[in-house]
Amino acid sequence: MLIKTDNKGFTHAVPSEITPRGIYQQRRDLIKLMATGAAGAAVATWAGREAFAQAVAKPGKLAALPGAKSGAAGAVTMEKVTDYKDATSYNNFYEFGTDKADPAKNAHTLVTKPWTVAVEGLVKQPKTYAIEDLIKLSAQEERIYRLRCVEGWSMVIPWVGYSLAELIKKVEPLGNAKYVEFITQADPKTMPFVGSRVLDWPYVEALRMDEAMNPLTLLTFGMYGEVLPNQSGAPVRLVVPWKYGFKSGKSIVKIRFTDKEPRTAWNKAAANEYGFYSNVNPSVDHPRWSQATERRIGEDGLFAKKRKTLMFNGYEAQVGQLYAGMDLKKFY
Ligand SMILES: Nc1nc2c(c(=O)[nH]1)N[C@H]1C(S)=C(S)[C@@H](COP(=O)(O)O)O[C@H]1N2
Ligand SMILES: [Mo]
Repeated sequence: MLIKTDNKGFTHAVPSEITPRGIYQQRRDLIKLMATGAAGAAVATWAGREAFAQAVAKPGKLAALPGAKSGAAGAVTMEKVTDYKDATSYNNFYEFGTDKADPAKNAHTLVTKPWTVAVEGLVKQPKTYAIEDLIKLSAQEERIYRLRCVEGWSMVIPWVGYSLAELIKKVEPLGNAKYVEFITQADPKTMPFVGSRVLDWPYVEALRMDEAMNPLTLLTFGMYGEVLPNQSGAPVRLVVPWKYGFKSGKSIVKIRFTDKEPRTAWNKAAANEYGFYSNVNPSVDHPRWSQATERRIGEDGLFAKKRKTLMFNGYEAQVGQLYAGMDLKKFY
């Protein structure tokens, strides 16, 4: 650290040398990663690693939607960003089929214009937003988050959006609003598997109010500097990076504030397997498989040694306090 002595004889760290909180947190995250071996072979310098994680090439396929690099703690990981091609060709979006390749193949039929998102329920300012207005409601930020699917794979994606909290503050929830429900599009004409009996459509997800207000919860309109491709949940989805991927509902059409814990799509399908909370937790197994390890899409081959899954997907410092005193085996 550079030290400067001013004319009053005090010594200061040069401002640019003071570690901002976000960076400090990233370092702690990396140290934790290294301790678990999850950081893999990447041992470049800090500066190098940061530049690496931030240098996200725009795929140049869809309309640009750049976001200012976010200073939010936890918004950057030091890991390699998943290739756009991998992130957009291995997906879960059951409205377009249950195979990982189906959404990329089939989601071209999704109609994303016009699109509205209705905010309703226990709020002072209910409103139906045109997607164009919702995008403009707050400044777009780019945040590099891990997404960990309950099935044991993960990706690292530069998402573009803003904290859901920004919208929540605008619509002013009433005092009795305890949960936020996310209802997604279910149109059998444009979504070929809506009508199949795998899930009870529409796909619904929900968060407790404090989870929804946590700055990490991202209302997401883009990825890799462009608007979301259909298979990734265009034109608006949620990203809740400390929870299993299925909590991040795609192609949202309604956001409803409620006083009761909503039933969610996967919870309705198999309550003993998919709880309301679904926080990433390596020590709470799925009834049919371990959750202790994961495979990074595009990097870890089928026979590669699996990576250790991190508590709250590595975001424990940011969200651990939300669950203080809760038995996470009971509230899985
Ligand atoms: N509407 C809807 N949203 C959804 C799903 C879905 O089937 N339908 N799948 C979920 C699951 S299981 C995961 S892992 C993530 C995957 O997001 P990705 O395909 O962008 O990686 O989306 C989630 N959101
Ligand atoms: Mo998932």
